[in-house]
Amino acid sequence: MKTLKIAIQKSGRLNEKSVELLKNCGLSFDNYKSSLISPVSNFPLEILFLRDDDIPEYVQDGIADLGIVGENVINETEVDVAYLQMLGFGKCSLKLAIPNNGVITKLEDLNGKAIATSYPVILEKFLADNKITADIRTISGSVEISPGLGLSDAICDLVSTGGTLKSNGLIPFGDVMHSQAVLIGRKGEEENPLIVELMQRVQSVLRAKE
Ligand code: PRT
Ligand code: ZN
Repeated sequence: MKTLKIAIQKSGRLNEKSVELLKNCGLSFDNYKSSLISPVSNFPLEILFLRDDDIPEYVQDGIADLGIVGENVINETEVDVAYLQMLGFGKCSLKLAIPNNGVITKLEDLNGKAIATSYPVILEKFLADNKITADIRTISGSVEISPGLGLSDAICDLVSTGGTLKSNGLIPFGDVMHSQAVLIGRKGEEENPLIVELMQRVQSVLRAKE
């Protein structure tokens, strides 16, 4: 039977938990060091270590059979993949946040304002759904400092503890989406016996944690 490939984050917030989950499934492999592909010695599976942003498209295009990635990244890349299992880690919210200066007090106040984000696709849909016309400024990181620099009036960014917002003088203003890590696969491949076997192992690991 064809060896499966699963794409997980190479380094970052989801790497450790993804590796831990796969190890708890009884899979034996080396975590990312310099090789981007690690074979599993006791299951017909290879682990691909990637930037999280690339994972949804790799799965959609069939380069990887499975992937572990945040829902925020899936929505932003607008791919068509199967959600096989919500994994319960990497939880965060994509939130609007504003400076604590009282200029913006309700959603409609964002009309005509500049909003900095790394999630322009998700934000654009949210604004359209709420009939807000704002100027979306896409930046790839350190979004929280942009209002202080005069680059934006508000931001839309991921929040977990809220500490980063607070230390940059911003207050959360509304949830755009909630997110957690999810195991994804290619649509139509759900019956593959190796995927079924892996899913059963993942589900029993998750059940044991409840
Ligand atoms: O290198 P690569 O592209 O793979 O990684 P990355 O830098 O794009 O992503 P990474 O590792 O930061 O995050 C991976 C995933 O973890 C995200 O896509 C989310 O699904 C999830 N996640 C969970 C988070 C957070 N919590 C989070 N707090 N991703 C980012 N943050 C950042 C946020 O952007 C903000 O700058 O943490 C800061 C806020 O944290 P708090 O705790 O101060 O609120
Ligand atoms: Zn990324």
